[in-house]
Amino acid sequence: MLTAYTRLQKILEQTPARLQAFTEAGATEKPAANKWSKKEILGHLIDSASNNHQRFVRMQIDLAITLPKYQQDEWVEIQQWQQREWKDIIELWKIFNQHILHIFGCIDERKLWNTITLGSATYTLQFIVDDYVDHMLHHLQQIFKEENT
Ligand code: NI
Repeated sequence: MLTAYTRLQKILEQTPARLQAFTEAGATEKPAANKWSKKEILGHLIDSASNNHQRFVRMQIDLAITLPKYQQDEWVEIQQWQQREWKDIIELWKIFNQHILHIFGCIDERKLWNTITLGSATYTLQFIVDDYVDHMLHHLQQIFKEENT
């Protein structure tokens, strides 16, 4: 079993209720003009799910692939996450990640050394899987950081 599987499973058990505790106004508020709101951060995590879903599947079909990196700021800006309801963003994030958890459970471990080249760097599937969960935790911490202040 991948460590990433149990880490993501725990996140999916614990996080949706905590996200739902924020109000629509609280989720939409931008801490500064150039900073993402909670809606935009969770939207960014959906963009991460969508881009990494491609990697998780394609890297099990071919030994070595190349894909473009995604321009994260442009992805967030173009999709105007601020106009979506908070509960719908949470639901999409949750459902998409439940499917990614399922994929993690099905990964053929012999394929974990298959590689992807993104820009000038090359990574294994094992790295991409672990990094996906690290990146998610980083942004969830950002969402919850002012919770107790
Ligand atoms: Ni990020």
